[in-house]
Amino acid sequence: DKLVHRGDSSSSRETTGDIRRGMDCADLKQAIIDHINFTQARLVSQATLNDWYMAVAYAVRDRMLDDWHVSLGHLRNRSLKIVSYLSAEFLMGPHLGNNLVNLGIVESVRRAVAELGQNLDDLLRQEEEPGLGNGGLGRLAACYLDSLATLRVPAIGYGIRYEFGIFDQEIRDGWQVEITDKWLRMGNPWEICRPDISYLVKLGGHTEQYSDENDCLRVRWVPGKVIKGVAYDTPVAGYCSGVTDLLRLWKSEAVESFNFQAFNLGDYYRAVDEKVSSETISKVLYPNDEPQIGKQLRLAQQYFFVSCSLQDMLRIQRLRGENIGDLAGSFAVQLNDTHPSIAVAELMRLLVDEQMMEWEPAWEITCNVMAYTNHTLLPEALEKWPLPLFSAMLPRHLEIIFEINRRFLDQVRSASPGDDGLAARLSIIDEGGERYVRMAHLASVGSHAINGVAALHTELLKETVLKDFHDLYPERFHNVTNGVTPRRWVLLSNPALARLISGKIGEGWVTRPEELRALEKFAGQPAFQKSWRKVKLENKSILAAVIRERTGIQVDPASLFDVLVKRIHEYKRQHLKVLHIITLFNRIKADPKSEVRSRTFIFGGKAAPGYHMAKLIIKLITSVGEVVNNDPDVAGRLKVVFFPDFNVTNGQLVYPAADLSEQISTAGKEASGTGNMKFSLNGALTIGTLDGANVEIRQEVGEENFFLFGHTAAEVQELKSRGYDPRSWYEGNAPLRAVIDRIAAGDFSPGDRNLFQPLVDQLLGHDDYLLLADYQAYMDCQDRVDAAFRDRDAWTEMSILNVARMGMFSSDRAIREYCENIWHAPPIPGD
Ligand code: B1H
Repeated sequence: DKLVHRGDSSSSRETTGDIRRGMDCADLKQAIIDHINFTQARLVSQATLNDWYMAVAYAVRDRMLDDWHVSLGHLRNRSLKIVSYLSAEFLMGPHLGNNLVNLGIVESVRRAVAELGQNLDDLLRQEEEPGLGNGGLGRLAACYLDSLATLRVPAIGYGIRYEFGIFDQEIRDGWQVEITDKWLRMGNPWEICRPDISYLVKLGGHTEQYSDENDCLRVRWVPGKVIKGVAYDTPVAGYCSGVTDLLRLWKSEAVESFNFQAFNLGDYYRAVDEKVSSETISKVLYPNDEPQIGKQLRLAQQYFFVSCSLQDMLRIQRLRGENIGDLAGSFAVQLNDTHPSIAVAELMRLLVDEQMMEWEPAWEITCNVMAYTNHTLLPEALEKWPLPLFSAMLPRHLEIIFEINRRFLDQVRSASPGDDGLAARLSIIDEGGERYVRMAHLASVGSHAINGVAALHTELLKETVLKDFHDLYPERFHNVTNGVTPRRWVLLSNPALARLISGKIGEGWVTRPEELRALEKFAGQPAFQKSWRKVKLENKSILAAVIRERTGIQVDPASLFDVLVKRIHEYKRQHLKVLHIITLFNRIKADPKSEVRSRTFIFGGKAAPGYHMAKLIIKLITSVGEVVNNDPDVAGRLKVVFFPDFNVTNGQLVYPAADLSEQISTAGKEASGTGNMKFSLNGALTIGTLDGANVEIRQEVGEENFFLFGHTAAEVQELKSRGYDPRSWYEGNAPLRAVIDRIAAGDFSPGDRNLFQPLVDQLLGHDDYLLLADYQAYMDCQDRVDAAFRDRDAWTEMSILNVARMGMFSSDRAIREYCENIWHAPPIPGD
């Protein structure tokens, strides 16, 4: 019977019907038309562009299912460990293009679509990206899922199915305006709702003690409210690996029976209220990258997705026919920053209160299962929850945390008797004033491994934020330098470069990027350099056209494309770049004939809606652009562009078109950065400080191929401890003074001359991020960039060498390190 599951004739494995697996052009065309007709319920003649996109997406998804079923089957294979990546954010980016690349069917689908009278690129542009993340942290989780599937490691990414992701950014009158991201408006063909996979999550209420049948004292949590989490599954295909892993996101819903109580009392509105408040939990992503906001709903979100995920793991453990006591043999749970760190207390609660386990074995399991990644040292980003807020929502967890802390501090005190300062510093509870739960401490106490995300960051972590933990548990600490997937970030976003590279050295580099080294021997070859430049110029022309369309600004693809794209933050120093632009502007105004090389400055990035200084920096960029772009003396030599709504989709357009990558954070502040890697992999040269992964990128590509400037992290510390005085740097530097004075005088804000005063006051009064101290070094370095760009061949050679030596920044390398050193998770044996 063709309509029910059919055994593949060659094996006994259960598969889907093979009419939906065909990869040749005729099969694909039929599949697409069927989805237009039967899924979209449209006649082909009536189909909209979106119908075509949806139909192609469904046809591609159908072709992922066989591998997916096999991979999901491996979740029950007791000899395989499952990596459970817990993250409040997964910034996946558009799925269609990536799935075509990873399944190896770009060209066949392109042809099928063309034969149906459509253009694949138009359809790709139709997809609204799932923006379920803020920036680097969420995008890292997405790159890691790609690598896990590519390396054939069984994995589940657990997170939240936000109804609204990161806001869409519009620029009006030079200011950022936030627009709600209604990404589900047209439906999401990639997800599969699993109403049968759902869990109850308790909130609020109180706890009670009771005696169990063995007369043991136990605790029961009587919640004030119960909500339900429903699984939404998205397949994540590896690159030509045959493995398709799982992204499982939880949507919050009301529990039906609860509605009925109110309903039966005749209170229909209260019944509906319940639905609204329950659904609020997964409604929207908090758009605050780094600084924590301490909102109750945010804690509810964290607990909600962690509880669903852990309950799901316990269900899978039972499906595997294994004991809950052997959980650590089946799962490695990675905590992506402290956002899911309530998992430590929740797993203890599930084991002790619900599985009736004793404390000690439960604690051993918890520590063996959990591992924690730290992503930031910024004090304002370290999560801590006021005790009253915490206990109101999670009363049982607070008791458990107190017990964890009591046992932990007993150990600390017996190891270092008399050192009360040490115990206070290590305590999970911050008792200095208002009391807080310190989530990084909870994560560190409850994990067998703790890691930073770049070599420098891990060292600073061990010396500062987690120093006492490092002294106590040095063996727990690891470094795993971040990486990015070369599939999305080169193959998909820069197909011309990928073709050029593969034409020279074959395609192995996509999974073995150390093979890129073979490009070194062509780096000086004129013909290869010429093709290399041609690719870059084409990418720049494509970006120039989009810039024209979105901002009205005309830029010259022959000029140096100098790009700074990332979230807007004072520590990332977008305004240092502005000081550079104004410096060049001043040189021209002082002498219109002075030689200033042609440059296009491209900025992009979102500001947290409540971060006023960041929003003012956007306004400064656009205002300086207004003046510079239209100044007759500048005569088009400098163009300043703020590219609106920087996201994954736009990143795919921007990275391949950059000549110069700006990585100019104050040393010691950027944990790693991953944009730095995407640029360099696409042939941009970097101007940067010794911060985050810049340090290692420079080491790999060679210092002669990297533009370094600025104070080191140690020098920054030293400057600050001596009492940093920004005003003296201002007064001692005439060009810098001229730049700041121009901003302060209102030259870029004619309607409101005081508009940028808060920015000027910050720089002259505090300058927390040492812009003024790094200003001159940055200008000098930029002059070296100009000189280098003048020598086209030498620049091209450096560009090629950058790409050739970036292999270690593949997320595959990072995932291999996690698998070997932290998770002890082997791949699924080969086909
Ligand atoms: C990073 C965050 C972050 N570090 C809180 N910390 C958030 C913190 O919504 N929140 O509350 C969201 C994000 N994000 C970034 O992680 C670092 O700044 C980058 O340097 C690093 O490359 C990236 C990935 O490790």
